[in-house]
Amino acid sequence: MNIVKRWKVAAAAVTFTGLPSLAMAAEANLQSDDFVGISFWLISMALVASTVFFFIERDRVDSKWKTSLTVSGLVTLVAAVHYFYMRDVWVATGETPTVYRYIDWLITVPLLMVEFFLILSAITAVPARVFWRLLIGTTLMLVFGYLGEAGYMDVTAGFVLGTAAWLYVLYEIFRGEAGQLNAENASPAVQSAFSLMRYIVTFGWAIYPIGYLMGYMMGSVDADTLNIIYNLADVLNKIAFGLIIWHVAVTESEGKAKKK
Ligand SMILES: *C/C=C(C)/C=C/C=C(C)/C=C/C1=C(C)CCCC1(C)C
Repeated sequence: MNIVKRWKVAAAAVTFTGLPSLAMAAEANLQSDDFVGISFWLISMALVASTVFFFIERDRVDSKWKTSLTVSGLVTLVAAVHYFYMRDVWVATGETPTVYRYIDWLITVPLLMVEFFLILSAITAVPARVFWRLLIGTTLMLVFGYLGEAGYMDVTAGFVLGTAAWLYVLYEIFRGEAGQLNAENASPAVQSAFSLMRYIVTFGWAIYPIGYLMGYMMGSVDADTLNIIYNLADVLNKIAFGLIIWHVAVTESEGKAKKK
């Protein structure tokens, strides 16, 4: 991509993410003591900046890593747009924007799973069934969580079934075919990125079911705390996750350039 095209992509990303909030901004103003609202603002901006960063850095890496960076940028782009809406709902009403969160997750979580598939595909041939297992597992996790959280299903049943689906995904990336492919074929840089990504899916992702458990089942955290926790979790699971992939892509691409 030449420099003009690159900047066009970046400008388009910023414009698209900025539009929805302009439409709603007039309705309510952020108060200086609304820390949840402030966290929504900070993170929405961090997501826009990350999007531009991933799209521009795509130029720096070998072709086999480019799709990974595109997907990282799409994750933060989709999340940024949802954050603009969630932020406005929160600032205007003080209510938890559950529907927007789940719509965001429904798109970004499968994309994060695509990242596992792509990082493995950059080093070896990966059967399509690995991709489908990760995709179906995460989709079921979210569908059950939503049914429970939105009241279409018993809260506990939604939690148990959603957690079972998540545990299945963890099994697949640690012990299943995806985990084995990585152990057999990857360079040290890819292996360490893959293992960091796995820890994020274990510990970073655990924040959401813990929030659900404490917020909906035990009633021990209020909406403010729950939203701050989810917002911080998104920084780790979307931006930091993307940076890990960016780092391995740059390391592998520049390492090879030096050898030539
Ligand atoms: C960027 C957003 C991410 C990575 C969201 C991840 C969400 C989860 C890992 C949610 C998990 C849940 C369960 C494991 C049980 C049911 C309730 C959920 C949906 C909160």
